Amino acid sequence: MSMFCYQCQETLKGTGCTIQGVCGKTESLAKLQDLLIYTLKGISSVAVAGLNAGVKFPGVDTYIMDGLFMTITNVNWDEELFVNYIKEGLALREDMKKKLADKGVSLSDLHDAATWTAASDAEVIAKSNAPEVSILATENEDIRSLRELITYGIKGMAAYAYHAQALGSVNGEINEFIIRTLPKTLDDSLTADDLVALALETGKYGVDVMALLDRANTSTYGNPEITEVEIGVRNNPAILISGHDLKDLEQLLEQTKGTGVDVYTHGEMLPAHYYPAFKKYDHFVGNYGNAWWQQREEIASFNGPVLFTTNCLVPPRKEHISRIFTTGAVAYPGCKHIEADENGNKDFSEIIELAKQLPAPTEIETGKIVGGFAHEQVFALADKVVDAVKSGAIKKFFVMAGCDGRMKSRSYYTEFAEKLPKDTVILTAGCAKYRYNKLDLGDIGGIPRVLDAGQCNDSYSLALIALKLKEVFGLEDVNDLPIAYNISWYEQKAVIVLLALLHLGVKNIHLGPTLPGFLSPNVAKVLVENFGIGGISTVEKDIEMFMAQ
Ligand code: SF4
Ligand code: SF3
Repeated sequence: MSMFCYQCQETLKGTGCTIQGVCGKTESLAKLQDLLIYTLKGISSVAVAGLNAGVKFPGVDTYIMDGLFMTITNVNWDEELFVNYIKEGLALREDMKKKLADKGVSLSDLHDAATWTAASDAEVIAKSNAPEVSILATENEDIRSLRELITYGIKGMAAYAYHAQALGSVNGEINEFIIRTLPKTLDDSLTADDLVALALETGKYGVDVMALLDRANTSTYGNPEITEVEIGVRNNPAILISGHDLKDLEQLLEQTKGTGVDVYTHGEMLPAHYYPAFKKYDHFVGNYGNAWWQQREEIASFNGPVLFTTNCLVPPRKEHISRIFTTGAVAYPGCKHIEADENGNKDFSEIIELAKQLPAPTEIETGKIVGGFAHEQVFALADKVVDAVKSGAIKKFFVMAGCDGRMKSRSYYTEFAEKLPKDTVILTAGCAKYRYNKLDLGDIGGIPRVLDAGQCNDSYSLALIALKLKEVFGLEDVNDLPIAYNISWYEQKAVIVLLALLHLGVKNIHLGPTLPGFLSPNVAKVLVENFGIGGISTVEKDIEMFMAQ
């Protein structure tokens, strides 16, 4: 049986990668990722029996969250690590069963996902090839579509919960929801209607997890404020840090203090510059480069070491492997992985020593970009914004949050931003911003026409801003606001952001550059009919359609 993966926007022909991933994932890696998800569902079903009987299993939440995160697109490429992680899970699961048996809790009707075993690496690999592990084991395409929609949403949720946990913030209800929901995606008694309801409930926890991470980030590092970020370089050796994990960044900045080594952000780490707590580091210079898919060229010209704290890590060029480091859920064979100690501390000294031996970054652009328009900063400007709307100076807001990607068709978003009427403002979050954050789109009475709230999880800020405007304007329905949603997606965090927006009652969201391949025609129809979800067409037609709304 060949691989089958359709979890990201790039999936082959919009239907599924079957021989190799467009992302570079091999068949064997794809199957191991499927087997890990299958195993996590089995472990969760045992954990649910424990939850129902009041038996707790410390460490299981974390094992499940980390495992989910590892299977997000462009996170973890290390097959050996997957084999070991799965074996660890099997041992954990058998311990859980023993503990339950000791307490007199009986486990009946367990699914194969909760009973399969492997005595060796070879047996793990053999199981990864078994048809029951594949996504295609669910024959009904609508049920499969809904099961995967929920599973991908949960992957995104787990990633956000992971970052919050790194800052000491845990919401037990979210973890419990994940554990109770995973086995439901194997439960044949659930109908399509049940699964639609579960997908919407997943969105509720999507809002909660983004709120959790927002509180963790802002209570630790302060509320983002308007910031100009340097995009040129200085002449010191430097480290590039990418991904979403602010705790990793904090530790790197502390450890590089006074070493003569500068730190630059890449991709989704750019919004770190907006947090007050990071402004005190003189060696925290600016942002280097663009969104994830341009990283190979940008790693080449950066010259120094690069630390990946989350996705997206694309398979690197051989000559760069020795200066690429990973941490957290990210890994790539041959790249040094930095583990945390039991207190969550990470030792980045090897990266710092390597940086000292390498040349300073080559400049690829100069200038500054502006961001930091998260909820508190926008609330501080609320009067100005409300006046601009009342006077007609701002006609419409366009939420253009989400992910960037390498597909040529994504030039749509640059053109869309350029061609939007001058009395509109773009609200953004996530790496989607790189398609237009360096354009000179001007401002409206001092309000920049692109307001960047932060990372993809900061789409939560955009939702809060919408809810605030609804309150200020005394509206009943968030859909009565002059806000249009033209969102670009790539990986599974975008799925949880989408489900969260649906939970908040946002309608008429347009998704591009293509609709998810995992939405079957019937499931897509449900989303169109109930939520007005749509795709994109041409820039001109879409602007006309949005402006007429
Ligand atoms: Fe294909 Fe995306 Fe899956 Fe990679 S993650 S194998 S590109 S669908
Ligand atoms: Fe980007 Fe990979 Fe999704 Fe967090 S970094 S938005 S794609």
